[in-house]
Amino acid sequence: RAIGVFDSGVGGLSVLKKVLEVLPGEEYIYMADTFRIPYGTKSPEEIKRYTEECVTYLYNKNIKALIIACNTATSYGLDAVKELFDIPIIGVVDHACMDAIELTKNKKIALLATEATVNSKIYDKYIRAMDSEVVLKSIGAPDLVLAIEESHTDDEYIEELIKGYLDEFNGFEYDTLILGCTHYPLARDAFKRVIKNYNYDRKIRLVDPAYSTVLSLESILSKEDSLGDLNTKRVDFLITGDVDKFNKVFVNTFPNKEIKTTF
Ligand code: DGN
Repeated sequence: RAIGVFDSGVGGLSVLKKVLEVLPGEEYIYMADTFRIPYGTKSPEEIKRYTEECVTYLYNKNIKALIIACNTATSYGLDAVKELFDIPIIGVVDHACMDAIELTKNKKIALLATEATVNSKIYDKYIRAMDSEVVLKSIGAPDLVLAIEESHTDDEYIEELIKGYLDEFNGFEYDTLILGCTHYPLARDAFKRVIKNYNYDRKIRLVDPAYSTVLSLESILSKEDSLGDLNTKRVDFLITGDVDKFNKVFVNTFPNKEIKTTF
């Protein structure tokens, strides 16, 4: 049985990349609800309903586990789908918080995420519960999602947008920046360049929750004794919107054609 990976768009590819590295023996079904993207500007009820619909669809494909590789869907839909389905389902937000708390030295963490994720205050809740001394400042960065969907992952256009959002943190002396939307790590190199050009007087650490999310999936599957050993490197894609547009970002993210795909 395959593992499901769900995002509203191309963002989950940043998680798919890691999961293929860590668990190469599995087959995957990746669902992107690009027809209804962005989720980040929708109401809590809509995000929850979309998440339930997509997860139901994936569940009916007989998946054995699911990663909700979308912070926005995690924020509003994770608890609901965990109640509905009897397979392991993990989100990304708790992992992002754990990683950020481990990395920060000065206990000031900046969060860039969709507006919906910021408004949900889910990051505030997890971080407060994990370390009450940490100060979190959150900024909603909706334009990054649409730019990345349009393949602007590593160019001047995305750098300008990133710079604009980071400017909003000026005066807040954070040392750790959470990429709190799975789209953003696809533009990681651009983030690094912008941060370098700022000449901060301190090191800024970037948090991409993909790796720790995947490690926790590995631990769940190994406890259940259901780790795969297929080595087929196969991913079936279910895309609700424009397949060519999705494929463009996919090819940039996996340039060496090492995985077999169907769309
Ligand atoms: N990639 C999604 C996230 O992590 O929040 C959101 C993208 C969107 O739909 N706005």
